[in-house]
Amino acid sequence: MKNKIIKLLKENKNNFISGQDISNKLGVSRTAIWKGINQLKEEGYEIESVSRKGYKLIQIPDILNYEEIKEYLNTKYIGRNINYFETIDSTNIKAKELALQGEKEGTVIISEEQTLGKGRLGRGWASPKYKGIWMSLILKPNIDIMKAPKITQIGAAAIVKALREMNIKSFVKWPNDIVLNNKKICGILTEMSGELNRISYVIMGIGINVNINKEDFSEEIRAVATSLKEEVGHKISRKELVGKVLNNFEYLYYKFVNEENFKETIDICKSHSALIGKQIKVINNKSTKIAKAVDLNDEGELVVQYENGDMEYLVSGEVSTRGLYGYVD
Ligand code: BTX
Repeated sequence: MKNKIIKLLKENKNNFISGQDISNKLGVSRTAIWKGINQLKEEGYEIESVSRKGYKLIQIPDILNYEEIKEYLNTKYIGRNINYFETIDSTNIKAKELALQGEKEGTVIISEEQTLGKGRLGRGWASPKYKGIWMSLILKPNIDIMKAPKITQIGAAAIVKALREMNIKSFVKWPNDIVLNNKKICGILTEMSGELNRISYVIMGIGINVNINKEDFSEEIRAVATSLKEEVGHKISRKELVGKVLNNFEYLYYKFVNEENFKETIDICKSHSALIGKQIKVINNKSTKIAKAVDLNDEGELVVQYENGDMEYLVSGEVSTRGLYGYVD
């Protein structure tokens, strides 16, 4: 109901619309309208109510519910169902819960803050309120389980492409970070559940530092992290960015799942690579070796060459890589 009310108020922005008119148009009682208006006010919509005149929308809050995001969306199914929270432990945890209950592909969980945001390998992810994009996509691709890691790269490609559309050139630090001026502005956490050769679901969690101030980060995180606002010098529209990320993601994901076309994703990741041509450290649980990142092949594997000339093809998840200079993971 409140979504229908806000739609009407937006159509009449700057004008009053009477409670009776709303009630006639939506076919519900004036009490129901009154309740809806109160809910909207609680969410941060500034609505003026004047007796005998009705309601007028004064200001739209900077929030990431479906109503606000949908004007930027041109997807068929990704993000058409958004579960919106003001606060949550982790959107990935919620997404998993919902996926297990049979939630359909394309559903997105977004929260204004996370109290237990998750990074990889048990690490944390700082997710301050109203300042970033903290969201998880529920995916149920009918693909070979071995191909699942490619979804992280589709996510990364969608993000750098979306930022490009907003005139920001960022780089993919293979496999799951996006960096700007050598500091992390975004991390992707892809989690999967399946058995033998069947994927039951993939959760792709995306965290983007949008309007975070330097001081909002702890000292430790500040050393490796930054935000779009800090780098470009002004606030960025979170809803527009969510819309653009989901639009680009659906396009690339559809190609991958339905046409086995992964090339566009790789081309984007390659042309926005933070690693190719650079010296990196390849770290796995046994050793740390210096190598040169040479290429990203058609499978999305990072091709590296060690100092002794040996080549290796790294699959995401196998190892982690660190830039030698400036940026430390
Ligand atoms: P990661 O393990 O590569 O990065 C985690 C590391 O990054 C931390 O140990 C810390 O040093 C640093 N860090 C923590 N918070 C931030 C931040 N806001 N910006 C930059 N660096 C940070 C990357 O893991 C994957 C992160 C995914 C986050 C999303 S948010 C929505 C979804 N829900 C959820 O719980 N996680 C994902």
